[in-house]
Amino acid sequence: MWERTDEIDWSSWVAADIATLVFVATEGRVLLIRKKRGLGAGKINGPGGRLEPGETPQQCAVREVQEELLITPLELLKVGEGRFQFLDGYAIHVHVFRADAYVGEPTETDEAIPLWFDQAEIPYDEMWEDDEIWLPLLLAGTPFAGRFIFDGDRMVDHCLEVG
Ligand code: 8OG
Repeated sequence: MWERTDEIDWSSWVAADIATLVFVATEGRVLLIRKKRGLGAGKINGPGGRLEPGETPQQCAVREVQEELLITPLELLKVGEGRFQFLDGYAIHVHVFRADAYVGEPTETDEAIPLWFDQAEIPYDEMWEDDEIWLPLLLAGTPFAGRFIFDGDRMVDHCLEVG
């Protein structure tokens, strides 16, 4: 089994799912969720989810935020992406967006509880282990591409291209 990202041939790597994450960031704060179900249930994350057939990542990003928080994100900018290989064989490719505005009132749904945080007080200890590596880049608008190996919840190895 893989222990290092350079043991994987990323040029032929194929993800079972393509997904999105959206971080709404305004006035020094960021809108996160307590995720109620799906991959990473119980963790704090950005809203997002898997692409439906025929959807672009941008369309998926908007739909997922609408479904999970009943708001519409505006001024979406794709800043980065992550390729995640799990040791059980599952693989997911995640496109990460920042939204600088939104319309509506963030509202709890079956999938998520909305939570605002000061950008200096992001609760990384309740988030996926890799987020601390790239979320500051996302918030700064610095492009990034990460490759990660996970054993369940535990990050085994990663590499990150920045800029
Ligand atoms: O459909 P579902 O909500 O289960 O889709 C999985 C979501 O989890 C999707 O929005 C992408 C996101 N996700 C991962 N891995 C990681 C990760 O390491 N960090 C963060 N922040 N989100 C992740 O699949």
